[in-house]
Amino acid sequence: MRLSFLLSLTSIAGLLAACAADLKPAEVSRATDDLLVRRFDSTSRNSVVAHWRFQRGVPGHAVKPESLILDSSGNDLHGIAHGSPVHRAMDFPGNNLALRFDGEDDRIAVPDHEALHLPASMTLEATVQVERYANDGLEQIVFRGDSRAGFDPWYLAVDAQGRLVFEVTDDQNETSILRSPRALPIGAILHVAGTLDDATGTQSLWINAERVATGHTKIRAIADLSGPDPGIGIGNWQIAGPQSFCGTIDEVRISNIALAPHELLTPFLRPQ
Ligand SMILES: [Ca+2]
Ligand SMILES: [Ca+2]
Repeated sequence: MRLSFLLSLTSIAGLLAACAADLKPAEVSRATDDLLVRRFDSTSRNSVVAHWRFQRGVPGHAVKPESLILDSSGNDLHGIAHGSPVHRAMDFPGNNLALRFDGEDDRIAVPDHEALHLPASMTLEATVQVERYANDGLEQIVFRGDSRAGFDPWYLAVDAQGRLVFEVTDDQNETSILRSPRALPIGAILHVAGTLDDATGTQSLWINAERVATGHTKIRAIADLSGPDPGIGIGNWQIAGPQSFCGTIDEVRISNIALAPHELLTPFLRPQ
């Protein structure tokens, strides 16, 4: 990634941080949702199985305890907020709200669903702003699993060195892991994605729609989870755990195909 591009992202982050002191209540309209839908008609919308946009709320205000976090994919995979993550202003076309997770107990839990099994191809993507690297292990962006050790079908996370991590695990608990070669810069707003293409076995990791790591694997994600508490976590495991993300997460979208780079939900690079 070019240094100038990183610097521009950092300045955007600075601007947003400055904006945070002057927040106005946001009314997110149906028109905004419609705009986003129109913009992304060119992607294979039928392949999107979940899309948590965090667009309902007021900047600077915490999500109310046990509030519903809407999935706009049409599959109604709505989540529940725990630990009071706080809405935060964003300034991208069709997207003006994100959620800030405190790195302690903030998380979103989504019940497991067949649409999230992803036994063949997948794309996991989100917009993130990392405030710190994991103290130990990982900070989860989006995760599927149950309460057994291991057997986590897929996740996208940040490790203790600040690297983006995309792991897929099969029903033998064999894993295929990709890590970004460099740390995600603290404070930069970045689009991150992991893709697995079933036809070719190509697994890739993307930052702002640039491929930063790739490999080939025969590993495919576990479909049915047999352990207790199966589900999806955003900002941590699917249950309370030690892998709490500290920073902002937005536009978490899951697809059951490997999206091409131009189909990713990259806020900066998408043609208007
Ligand atoms: Ca949003
Ligand atoms: Ca909290």
